[in-house]
Order: sequence, then structure tokens, then C-alpha cells
Amino acid sequence: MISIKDMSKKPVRLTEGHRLCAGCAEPIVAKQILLATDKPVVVANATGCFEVSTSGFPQSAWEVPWIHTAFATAASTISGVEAAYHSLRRKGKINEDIRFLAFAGDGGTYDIGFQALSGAIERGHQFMYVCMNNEAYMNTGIQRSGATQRGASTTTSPSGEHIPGKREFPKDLTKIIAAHKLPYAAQASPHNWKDLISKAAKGFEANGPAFLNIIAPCPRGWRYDSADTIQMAKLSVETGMWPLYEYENGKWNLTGETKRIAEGKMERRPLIDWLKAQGRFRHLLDPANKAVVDDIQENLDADWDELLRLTKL
Ligand SMILES: Cc1ncc(C[n+]2csc(CCOP(=O)(O)OP(=O)(O)O)c2C)c(N)n1
Ligand code: SF4
Ligand SMILES: [Mg+2]
Repeated sequence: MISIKDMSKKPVRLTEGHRLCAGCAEPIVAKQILLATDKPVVVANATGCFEVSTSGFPQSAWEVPWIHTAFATAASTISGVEAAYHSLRRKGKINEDIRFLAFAGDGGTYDIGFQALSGAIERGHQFMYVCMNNEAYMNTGIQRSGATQRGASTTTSPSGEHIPGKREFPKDLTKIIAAHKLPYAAQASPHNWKDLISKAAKGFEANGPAFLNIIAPCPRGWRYDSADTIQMAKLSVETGMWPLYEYENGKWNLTGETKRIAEGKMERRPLIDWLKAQGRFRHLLDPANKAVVDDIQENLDADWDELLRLTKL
């Protein structure tokens, strides 16, 4: 693993001066990803907070070739670029060893971009797809997505007299992607940068498509103080809400804190610690909504057991 000192000497590929909110996890995630390879990189970026806020014309925070794509098309855009690259290489018109990277939010991945992503993985393109999962459509005003946790109050699942926040559980996208039997898929969190960067390095060098699903806390949508983003990411992992694991050539491995919890070296914290740290779950602290909290914890416990079973196979 490269040292922090050596990392600090690497060229900056995403500059300061973008317009993401203070405390936004998205540029932190992107910088960690971009540190994981020294090869030239081409980026495709589906619309969302990260795309909009790093590329307000006529300015750009990008120091690498970067393509804005429509909300649904990050994977199809980057797979087209990768196919063109291989064609040019075959013709001897390009010799560089280039890496292809797509960034999209959870809305652009779990929901509208899912078809393009599934197709690109099935076709076996050589690219890494990074989902910045802040659990809602943040850029358009905090609407619920297929990644939003049950009970979260969003502008399309507002808690009140009719519903106690979102009624459905999030879909387990990382496992859905792993079901494509691709070379590499993983979940990561920016608080554990060593784990994230080593997973990104594996993804960049995978022999085929790679997928990283990264928890990316959003102070606006999750309703917490913008100084607490890294703490919030850590809490997501320590409660088991966002387990760190990888699916590598058919094998499941736990990593980071999740591995330590599974080995009995640290305690898994109760999910209520994560819920009560965020304003979007404030209504769940009302004793009238205790059944919802219990339901979320039970669902998490079942997912946890299933993950342990997979990693022991
Ligand atoms: C086809 C289409 N529908 C809707 C939109 C409007 N839109 C732009 S960004 C966005 C939300 C993005 O959410 P997500 O992918 O989770 O990224 P985030 O902003 O949360 O990082 C939406 C709905 C669009 N650009 N294109
Ligand atoms: S709304 Fe959330 S995801 Fe969007 S820039 Fe602000 S902190 Fe980041
Ligand atoms: Mg989002």
C-alpha cells in the first residue's frame, strides 16, 4: 500500500474550487478513487450532484478527459469509449494503457442507469463503475431512490401522519451486480481510505468490469452537521448498515471493520446509533415508530448473517 506522503505527491486529477457542498462525501470518494491508479484515466459521469458541481461551464474541476453523460447512461458511455479505444489500439493508432471509469449517484445506478450498467457488465467491457451512494436523488431535492433506507424522510417519502418515512427497504445492488459474475465488485466507505483505495486499485486492474458501491454521506439530505461526514461514514460501517466486503473472482471476503466485527475483535454497534445521528430519521425516535426501527434492525441482522454465510462458503 502506498504511503500518504507518496500519495500527496501524485498529480491532482480533481481540483479544489468545485461547487459541491461543504462536507459532501462525493469529492472525497472521487479523490480516493483517482489516487488508486497512475495510468491515464478517462471518466464518464452521469448527471447528479457530483457531475453538475464539478463542471459548471465554462469551468471544470477535472484534470483528466471527462465526459458528461445523461442520467441513465454512464455505463453505456464508458463502454462505448472503451470499445473505441480497443479498436484504435488494434489499428495501431493508440498505444497508451488507459483505464476507463464511470461515476454515478445511487439514483443513476440503482434506478435509471441499472439497465445500461447490467448490459455493460454482461458484455464484459474493461471499466470500473463507481456508485456514490448517498441514498437519495440529492441534486434534485432529496427524493427517495432504490437505495434509500427504510424509514428515511425524503421529499417523496415525507414522514408525517400518513407514513413514517420511506416504506420499502433498499435493494441490495452490490449482490445484484455480483450475480453478473463479474471479476470484481465491492462495497467501501471513505472513512477507511486504505480499504477504499486498495479496492479501487483492484478494480482498475481487474480483467473485465469492476463495480464499487461506496457509501457517500450527504449532510443536506441526511441532516447532520457538515463536519461529521467521515464520522457518519464510519458509523454506517460500525453498525453493519454498510458492510465492507468484496466479491473477487467468485469469492466473498469481508474487509476493514466488518471483518474485525465478524472475527469478534470489535462490537457491531446498534443501528439506532446511526439513525439518531441523522435528522432524516428523527421521527423514528418517537416511541410510536419503534416497530419501524425494530424492523430495520431485524432486516439488517438477517442481511449480516447472510453475508457471513457467503464469506464462509
Ligand atoms: C432522464 C432524467 N431524469 C431526471 C433528471 C433530473 N436529475 C438530474 S440529477 C438527478 C438526481 C441524481 O441523483 P443521484 O444519481 O442519486 O445523484 P446525487 O445527486 O444524489 O449525487 C435527477 C433526478 C435528468 N437529468 N434526466
Ligand atoms: S446535496 Fe449532498 S450530495 Fe449534493 S453536493 Fe450537497 S452534500 Fe453533496
Ligand atoms: Mg444520490
